[in-house]
Amino acid sequence: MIKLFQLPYSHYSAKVKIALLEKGLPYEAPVLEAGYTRSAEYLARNPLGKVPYLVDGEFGVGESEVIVEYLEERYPDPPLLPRSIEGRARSRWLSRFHDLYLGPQLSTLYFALSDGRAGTPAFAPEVDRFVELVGLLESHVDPAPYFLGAEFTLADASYALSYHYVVTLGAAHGRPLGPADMPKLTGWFAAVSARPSVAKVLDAAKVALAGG
Ligand SMILES: N[C@@H](CCC(=O)N[C@@H](CS)C(=O)NCC(=O)O)C(=O)O
Repeated sequence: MIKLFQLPYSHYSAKVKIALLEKGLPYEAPVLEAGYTRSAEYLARNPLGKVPYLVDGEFGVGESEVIVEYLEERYPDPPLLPRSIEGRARSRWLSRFHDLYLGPQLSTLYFALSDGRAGTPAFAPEVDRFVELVGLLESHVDPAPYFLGAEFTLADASYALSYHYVVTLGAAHGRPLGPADMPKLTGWFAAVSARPSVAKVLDAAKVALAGG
């Protein structure tokens, strides 16, 4: 069976779990002890010490986008990328925007809440950058109802948990973003969160974030 090293509150792990559920692929996700990603055992698998990391038989690979692209090629049915070359490129662009820009900025805001930087003048540019990135995303999507149209794709999986962080972290840093700020993303999330795969992963993340 597929084994996924993950953390329940990780937005990158959420992307992979949603893809696995959408494809109907059973997987096990061991509960990782605190600090396990820094252990010699784990670093031997994944030298970056990051989750997610997927093991499928003898094969293992890290980086959420690489994992979901692997799943797409290994288990193509149902597809999670559009048929057209342009659509596939667009889905990948959105996933890159998430993984390289918005996702890391969300992590920065998340950790600032516990390390004393939140609310300091020095941290204000990071919050500004967060608001800017959400605005860029809002202005570059046209959901109908999913990012690429009628079919749910990897681009949608990428942002499902991150949308929750946009709302909660914006509020926690004194810059709440709601439907008036991001009407298209709000409508998109209503469609995405109605999917059982997304609901299941988000529910587990919220339990973990609440300390459950
Ligand atoms: N680009 C990576 C980012 C992975 C990442 O940053 N994961 C975080 C959790 S959200 C992590 O493993 N943190 C634990 C650590 O750094 O020790 C991906 O897309 O998989």
